[in-house]
Amino acid sequence: MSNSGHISQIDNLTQIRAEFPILHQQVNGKPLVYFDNAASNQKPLSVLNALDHYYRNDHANIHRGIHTLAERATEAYELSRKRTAEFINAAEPEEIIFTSGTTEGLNLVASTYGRKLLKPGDEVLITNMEHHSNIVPWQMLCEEKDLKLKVLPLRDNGEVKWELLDSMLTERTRIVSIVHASNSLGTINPISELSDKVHQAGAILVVDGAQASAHLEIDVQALNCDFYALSSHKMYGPTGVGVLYGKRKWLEKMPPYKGGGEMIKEVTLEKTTYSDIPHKFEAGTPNIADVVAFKTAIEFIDEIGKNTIIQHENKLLNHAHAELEAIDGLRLIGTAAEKVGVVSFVVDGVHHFDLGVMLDTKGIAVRTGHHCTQPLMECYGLEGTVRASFSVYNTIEEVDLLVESLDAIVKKLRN
Ligand code: C6P
Repeated sequence: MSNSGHISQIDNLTQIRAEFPILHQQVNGKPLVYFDNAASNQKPLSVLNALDHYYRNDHANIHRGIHTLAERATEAYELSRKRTAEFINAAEPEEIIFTSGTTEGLNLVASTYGRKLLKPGDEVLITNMEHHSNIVPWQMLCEEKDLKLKVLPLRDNGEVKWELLDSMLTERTRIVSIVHASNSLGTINPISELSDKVHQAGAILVVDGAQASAHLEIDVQALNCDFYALSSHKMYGPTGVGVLYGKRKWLEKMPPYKGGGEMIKEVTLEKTTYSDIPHKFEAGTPNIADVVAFKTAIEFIDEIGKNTIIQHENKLLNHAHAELEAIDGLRLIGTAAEKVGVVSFVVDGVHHFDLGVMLDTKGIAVRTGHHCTQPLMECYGLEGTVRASFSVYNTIEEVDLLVESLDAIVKKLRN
């Protein structure tokens, strides 16, 4: 995208769609409709160009060389850290750790904060809508340290029963880890309203921001969370890059995550001293090019503006809900009052996998299955759902096509 600021509101989607070369293709003889954005969304030209420009002009290893390319690459990498800090309103760039994705960010917290600071009998509290990335690391920690994992249940509409929070928080609760927006239901959790209670109980608040960071305004200071994890590839950025935000006071107390080059001050054969934050947590050569291009992805989002994106995706969501509900036998899974643009559904008598395959023959890409939220599926008594998830380049016409196609498929399968 050019830096002209020409897209202040989404009244000309053609202009935005022109930034995404991948969207302009036929799949199975039909124009591609890409509704698998919650799994990974597509990349604008500006991000593709940033990657190309970096490798053609600036690539070298970072934080080590004194030659010009090493300095340029280091500067670009650190500029991305600074821009990320601004994007989520972290107090300082040192609170931004680059990871490979949300999964690694959450594992980092469990393996360092969790291992060092939790004691047998302590409790970790999550909800029943968590992605496996926000369940399994805590289960592993609980097993290793003899902790208790507690789970907040859900209502039928896909909201957490927050009225139970007070009774589930105990003097042994040390970590509360919650998804900001659910990848399977779309539910937005009221993070900033929870943080006082969590802190008063003496626990920290960890947030899985994988599905929120491209779709909601993120201000980690206003949310008053202790850690916030996100993935670049769900934010128009490259795969293989994630961010873990952590409050300085915790990052300084935590031991390193991995040992190796770049995370040390001095190594002797007897003893190693570690770098200051954030480098203490970034051992080895990082994913430099993709981190550099992640900054361009952030600029893409900022240029359109989160408010504009939210409004547009809400329009798609509301339209999809209203139209899909009219299909005979279709049941929406996840109808919380506050949602991001994720629509999950099942259709009576038709397997979700068959629906996904048949939609693909019409050029429509959706995800089917449990979406790495098996405990959530279990609580609805389901094996899986069909999920359509939106990004800024999706159109109302595409939603209509999904609805018409589904209607036709369901009618055909029933006859
Ligand atoms: N959800 C989906 O299709 P990674 O893979 O580390 O970038 O993100 C993991 C992750 C963590 N939390 C939530 C809420 C997520 O949605 C995801 C990724 C994808 O829903 C792939 S399973």
